[in-house]
Amino acid sequence: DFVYTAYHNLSEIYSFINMLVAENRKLVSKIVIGRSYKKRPLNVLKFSTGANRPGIWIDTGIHSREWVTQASGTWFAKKIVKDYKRDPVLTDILNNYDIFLEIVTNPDGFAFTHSKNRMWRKTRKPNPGSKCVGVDPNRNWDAGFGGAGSSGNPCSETYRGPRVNSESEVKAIVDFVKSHGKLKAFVSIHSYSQMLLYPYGYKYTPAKDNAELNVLAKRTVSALQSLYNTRYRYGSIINTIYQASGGTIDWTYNQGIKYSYTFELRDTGTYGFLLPADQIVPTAEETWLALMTIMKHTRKNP
Ligand code: 0X9
Ligand code: ZN
Repeated sequence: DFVYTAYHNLSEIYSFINMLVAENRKLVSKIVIGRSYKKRPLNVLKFSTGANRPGIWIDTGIHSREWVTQASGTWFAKKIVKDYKRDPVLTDILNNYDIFLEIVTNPDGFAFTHSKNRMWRKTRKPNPGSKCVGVDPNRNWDAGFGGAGSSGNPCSETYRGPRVNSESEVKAIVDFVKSHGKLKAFVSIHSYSQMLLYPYGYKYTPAKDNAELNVLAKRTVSALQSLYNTRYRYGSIINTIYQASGGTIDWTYNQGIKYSYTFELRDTGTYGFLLPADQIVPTAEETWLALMTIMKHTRKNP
């Protein structure tokens, strides 16, 4: 049985995904949306109880060193199969929406954090003409690409890449979002800082839905806090964390996915990316309350 109180490597998480599908065929399937630079599958879990439903997307681990996010992703997957037909609110959501969950969004980086460098953040694609490897997959999207809050230097941790969607890990999600055509919420999960963020990151102009996104963020962080009193800040990316261009949720928001949010999970810097494993389950539990708040709101206000 899978242990949620420890961190797992890539092959363990891929086995977990296959087991979860094998044990819950009526609810869960695995979609391979593409391949990483090193040809690893980009696996997405699809939780679905009917055809042609609108969708809710959740990704974890686009930055490979943010280990509590992939660990929380496995916990969310198990929580969904346990709660379907038991928790009436989740059951209602799943009777009307599909949920898509990409747990290891940057598998090459994640493998590298286990084998060579625990603090690796970017992809693992070589940069021609540079000795530095990798692109920041949260600067590679077509939303203010190349602007302030990203770097043109391949050796930077925020290197945007040679062009929009140059990273296959990003392009796979872009193609999926466009071909699906009716995602209603998109939640991209990072760590650390304890923040709930919404567009924009590349510009100061408030999002058209700023007021609604702000009210929902306030309710969402209060649901999160209700469990273990973990305090979150919330607001637009540029006003709350810093300017960041070419980010995931700015692109998804501009595609028309109104409920586009980014989480920065625990903690605020005591352990940072090296969050002790005994905090995995509490982090996942409190974050689940937050996700349920966003999904419930999406269900009621599509
Ligand atoms: O800098 C980032 O990419 C994010 N922080 S992290 O420490 N996880 O790297 C914040 C970026 C805000 N999100 C988006 N621009 N989508
Ligand atoms: Zn991150």
